[in-house]
Amino acid sequence: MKNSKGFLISFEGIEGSGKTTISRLIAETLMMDGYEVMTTYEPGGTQIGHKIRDILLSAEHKNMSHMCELFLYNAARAQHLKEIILPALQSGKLVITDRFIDSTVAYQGYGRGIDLSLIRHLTEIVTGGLKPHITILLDIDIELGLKRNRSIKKVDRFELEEIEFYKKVKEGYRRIYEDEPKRIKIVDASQPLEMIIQEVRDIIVRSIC
Ligand code: Z5A
Repeated sequence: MKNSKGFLISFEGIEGSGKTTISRLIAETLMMDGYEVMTTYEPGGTQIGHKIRDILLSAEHKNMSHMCELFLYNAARAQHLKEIILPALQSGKLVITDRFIDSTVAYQGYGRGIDLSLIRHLTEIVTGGLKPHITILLDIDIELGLKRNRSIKKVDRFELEEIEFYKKVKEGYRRIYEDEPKRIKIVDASQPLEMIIQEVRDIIVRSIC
């Protein structure tokens, strides 16, 4: 078994960019390479987190305030870190999470317009400064991402947003990349899956060494 000495990888991107599919396939590939891998996701990953996820994504909660949304994502993350991410990192696992801290900056910060310094301060409190070692940002055209999700008939509170919201989120991700180009690796998510998996695997293996 190869030792990754506790390595945290996050997958980020707008809806339909393939985070769930690719993080699952890449975990399988890395396990076949001999790494001890754990996959998880946000919001969720724990029993408490899953209940918070239901509240956050329910299409019935259209009137949720932006501050309520921000704190719920962070509450779910606090539990996720304590129960899942930190113990797995401490035991030397390679942890792959489908969304993490950059989602909050992109969606609640750039998308909803909440002050970025407030979000960063809250993130620091919740994570104690832990950041992913690398973040794979799956870049896709907004229309193509939404089309992929429509084809699987996905409807939640975010799917009810106007296109303008997604443009702000996508622009947010670009700014996050500009702020931390070493940590964030952009991958073209419109490519065929096999090519994406190959590219992402190469990035990860190079980063672990
Ligand atoms: N959110 C937030 O606002 N703040 C935060 O701090 C956090 C999250 C942590 C979580 O929803 C929502 O919470 C999310 C952000 C917000 N907003 N929305 N919507 P979620 O977990 O239910 O959904 P998601 O994270 O946005 O993921 P998604 O919409 O389910 O998409 P995805 O995971 O990126 O894609 P996928 O499910 O892997 O793929 C979608 C379809 O495309 C599927 O049929 C695949 O087979 C297909 N696919 C994927 N890749 C390809 C390629 N390369 N070619 C062809 N077809 C493909």
